[in-house]
Amino acid sequence: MFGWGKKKEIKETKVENTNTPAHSNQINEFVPIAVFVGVTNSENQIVQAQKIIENRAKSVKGIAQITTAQDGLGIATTLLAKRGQNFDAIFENIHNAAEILASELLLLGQCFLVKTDENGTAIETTKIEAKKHEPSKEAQKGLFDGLKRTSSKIAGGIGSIFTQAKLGDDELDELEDLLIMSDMGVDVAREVREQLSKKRFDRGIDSETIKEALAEIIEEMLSPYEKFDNPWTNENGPRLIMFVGVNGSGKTTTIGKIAQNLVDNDHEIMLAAADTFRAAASEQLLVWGKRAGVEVIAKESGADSAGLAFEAYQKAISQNKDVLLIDTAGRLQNRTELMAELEKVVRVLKKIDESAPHEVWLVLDATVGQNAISQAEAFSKTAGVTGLIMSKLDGTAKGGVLLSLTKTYGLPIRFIGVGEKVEDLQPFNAHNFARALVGLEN
Ligand SMILES: Nc1nc2c(ncn2[C@@H]2O[C@H](COP(=O)(O)OP(=O)(O)OP(=O)(O)O)[C@@H](O)[C@H]2O)c(=O)[nH]1
Ligand SMILES: [Mg+2]
Repeated sequence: MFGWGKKKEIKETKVENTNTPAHSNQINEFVPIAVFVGVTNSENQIVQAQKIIENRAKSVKGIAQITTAQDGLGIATTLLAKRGQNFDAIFENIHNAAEILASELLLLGQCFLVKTDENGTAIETTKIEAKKHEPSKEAQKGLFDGLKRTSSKIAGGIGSIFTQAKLGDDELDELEDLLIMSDMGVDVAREVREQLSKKRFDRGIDSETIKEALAEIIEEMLSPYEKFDNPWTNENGPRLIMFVGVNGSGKTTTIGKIAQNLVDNDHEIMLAAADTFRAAASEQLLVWGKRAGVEVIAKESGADSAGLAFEAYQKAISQNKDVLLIDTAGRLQNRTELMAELEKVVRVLKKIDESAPHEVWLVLDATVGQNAISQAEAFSKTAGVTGLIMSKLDGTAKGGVLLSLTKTYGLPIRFIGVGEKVEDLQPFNAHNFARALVGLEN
């Protein structure tokens, strides 16, 4: 899971000087500081750590040495190749690196900032403790309440299926039907059923133990789609994030909520109202922009949306913004001419930076259930969707659609929306979502 980035959330504690060799021979030039990350030797976790570090290497200009606690060997020496301009910059950036790594590698182990001498011997070690980006209690409550419609259906159903402490074919059949009704999709429902049938229930079977088991299964299915990175930074220039989706799916509202959260976390951002179809569309975004205190680039309705996006991007670059959020007009996935227009927006942005847009987030309205699947397909083809946002999970009993969607498209889920207020948009967290979905409070 990722958070809102930037704002300092790191607590540091000095620990005793150690003589741990930091294996810094490969960073002779800039030896004094190294980030030393202890991870377990689980293959999977190391691979994950490597990925995070490689991603980071682009935005972190300093030099970090990442080693496992066990053998002291580098797990991601690629980062060593990246060099900062001068010592101060390195110090700052390493700190940055440590912060970022600490918050993201917390799951993997401990994170230390190790100061070394020229020989690579550690002279001072600082333990970095990152706050995990756990949603606040209120946010979790909000998620639980937001998913009430789906969860009460599932939880209620479970309650009436498991009246006897028995998990036989009849009960499994009924449960599978229940999951299909929550729009989990036939395949996923069958998979859940199979996994449940293999579980051992040492403490007996009742609706609570079944819910716990279901939450575990669902969490495991969804956790690959919880993204372990920070989407708010870019190597050069602003991070450009474009929002696409069908009419009324929640794009503008989602941008407004994200904008407010980014501003609250010290990001410099700009918004672009590239939905030039309706005058009301720009106005809606202008209201959110005003509330968050950020500039919104907008034009009269009927203006060329690709042109507007292009201008906004140039402006965001010249003003050194961190993030540019681009709103686009809603379009049905089967309207070819409108989909072509979206392609044009992407093409035009690429004239400025070949890698733009850096993210394309498809906003899906959860109440449409399985139709979300064909939307994901069409928008992926046209606009190269990199992540999903599911809005309006509070207004439907079909929250299970997230499972069939991820299974079919394998795209990460960035956020979920469980209401209209700013705090109702939450970074996706598989654990909390799975529990709330089956009606278990955290
Ligand atoms: N209950 C609830 N309502 C939401 C959520 N997200 C958006 N909405 C509402 O859904 C409606 C449509 O949202 P917009 O943000 O205007 O949708 P859009 O995708 O920008 O729509 P177009 O620009 O017309 O394509 C608004 O009334 C929002 O307040 C959510 O998570 N929960
Ligand atoms: Mg809109």
